[in-house]
Amino acid sequence: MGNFKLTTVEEFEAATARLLETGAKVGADAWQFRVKNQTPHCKFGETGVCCKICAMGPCRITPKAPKGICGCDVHGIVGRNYLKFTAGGSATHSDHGREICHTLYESAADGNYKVKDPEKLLRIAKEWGVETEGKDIYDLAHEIAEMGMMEYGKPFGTQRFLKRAPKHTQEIWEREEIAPRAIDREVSCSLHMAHMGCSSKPEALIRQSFRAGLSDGWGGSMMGTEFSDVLFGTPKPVDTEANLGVMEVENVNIVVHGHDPSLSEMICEYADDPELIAYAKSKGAKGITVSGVCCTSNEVAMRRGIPMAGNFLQQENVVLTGACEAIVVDVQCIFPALGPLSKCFHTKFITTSPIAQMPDSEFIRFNAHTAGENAKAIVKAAIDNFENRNPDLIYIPDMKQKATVGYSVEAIVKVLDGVTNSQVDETGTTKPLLECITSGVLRGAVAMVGCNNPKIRPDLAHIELMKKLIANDIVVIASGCAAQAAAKAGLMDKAAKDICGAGLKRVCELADIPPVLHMGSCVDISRMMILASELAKDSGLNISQLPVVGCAPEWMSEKAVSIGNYVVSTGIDTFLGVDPYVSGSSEVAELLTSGVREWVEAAYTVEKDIDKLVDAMIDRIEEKRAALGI
Ligand code: BF8
Repeated sequence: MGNFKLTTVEEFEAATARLLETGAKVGADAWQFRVKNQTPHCKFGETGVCCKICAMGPCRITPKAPKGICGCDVHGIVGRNYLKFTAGGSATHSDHGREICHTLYESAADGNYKVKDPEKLLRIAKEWGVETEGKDIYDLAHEIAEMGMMEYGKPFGTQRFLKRAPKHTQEIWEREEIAPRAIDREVSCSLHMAHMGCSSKPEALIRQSFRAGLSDGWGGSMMGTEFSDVLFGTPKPVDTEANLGVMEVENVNIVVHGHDPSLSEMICEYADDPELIAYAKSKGAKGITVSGVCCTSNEVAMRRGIPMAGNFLQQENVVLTGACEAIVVDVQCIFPALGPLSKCFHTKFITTSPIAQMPDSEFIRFNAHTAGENAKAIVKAAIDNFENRNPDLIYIPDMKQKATVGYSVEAIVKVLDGVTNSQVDETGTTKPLLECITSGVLRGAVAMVGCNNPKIRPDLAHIELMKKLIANDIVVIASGCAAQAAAKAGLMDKAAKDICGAGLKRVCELADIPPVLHMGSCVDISRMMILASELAKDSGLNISQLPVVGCAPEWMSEKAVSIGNYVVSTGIDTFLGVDPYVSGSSEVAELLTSGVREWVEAAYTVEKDIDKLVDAMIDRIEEKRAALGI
């Protein structure tokens, strides 16, 4: 074993504590304090039994008051709340996907946005039955982008990408009436069903939750991922680093945060511009460092190797370093706290999207036509801010780990070709991966996804679960803030093979991969659906038979519930470490954890004890292997 050492959660916490000391000097607030003010949480809200969908209430269900004023029981209330929660997530992911469709529509040979992966565009065009022969690539891009936008509002039919799923899965979706129609329709229909005086039957509400989730995963998110690849390139393995130590004290530090790569890609372009680097030097800096937080960080890490400063609950920490010249945000998962916090430091908090406008921010409206000049203005503003640092407040924790990221489905298929003794598979199938699984060299795979949540000691669940899984020869694919937790700990360093079981270690050595594979941002969980589908097709099995499960141990957002719904609906058992506000209804909880298995061959498990959670996943994987006789 070499010198490889994981960074521990205790070390993360010590760094945060030191940063909070800086914050105390300037009177900064932080989520750690706000959590205390909000604890204990409202039990009615936490169990999902509070109804506020009309103005006769709010109604709260108790043993003494078992019905709302309209007569709705607890199961209807919890089910409606769950559906509305899902609709929020589906709308959010899908609207991100729609923005990417618009960016693709604006692409031009001499424009701000170009087509970087024309092969992928051609592949999608063929898949969608579009004639490509003799067409200019940008004409084709605009045609496909418009077709993509139509997926949001078309009056008839279901999502085009559903055909990527195995036949059996498509039949389940049809049979259960959960095949998603137009994306906007599923979101609207969900809000309609959850309106006062509509559905109160748990089965109907959960079924629509699944349909709305599927419209995200196999609709909006999948378009977000695919068209981002067309515009910015399909990820392939690239080396980078993770944790706050990626910020550089001598450089102008720009932190990108949010989800839509249209902004962060452009910031990265201009941060590399020799003219702006020279300008930074003229202001006393050695250069410009762009790093990221949350999923936009995953996007630019996957495609450019831009370092990841941290995940969701670390967003305030980047400002607390006193060395962040600008935190530039687009949409989603951005704490409004960043405005007041930035005011305690020299940091510029720059919002860019009409969708995410916040007090105490500087708003630089970003759009595809003016993207270049907007990005240049933002980078310049950050450089100009370098001289405003207060040297007494600067402390960047000396903490970072190496990571190899960029594992799109295409990249995974390619690297795993090297693992089996058979000849390299020229057809690019998942067969080498299947061979590893059927032979038992790998026991299975876990898709580890989702956020941080102060209800769970940040990153602990992600890291402890991943450590135990890889020690048991279970490969982990990760996305979102779970992936960043892995990278910060060192689990995406190829040297982490030393803490794997013998089988996974061998695979890591032969394929030259880390044991935890970064598949991207949360919209990129659509990549995981494609991988599962390819594994099923190549093996002749149903997705639900594969020794593969999903897990979101620290999730917090509506998007995560939408994701969970489409992962389960795709036939993949999903393990949660936080309850989705359904414990107040035995019927809804029973449906989600058991009843839906009859519909989609998979269900949720909710388990807050992380030791039990990981054991339950390993048991499920072994059960699936035993059922297959492998
Ligand atoms: O979409 S994992 S905290 S950053 S919601 Fe947000 Fe959760 Fe992070 Fe990305 Ni996903």
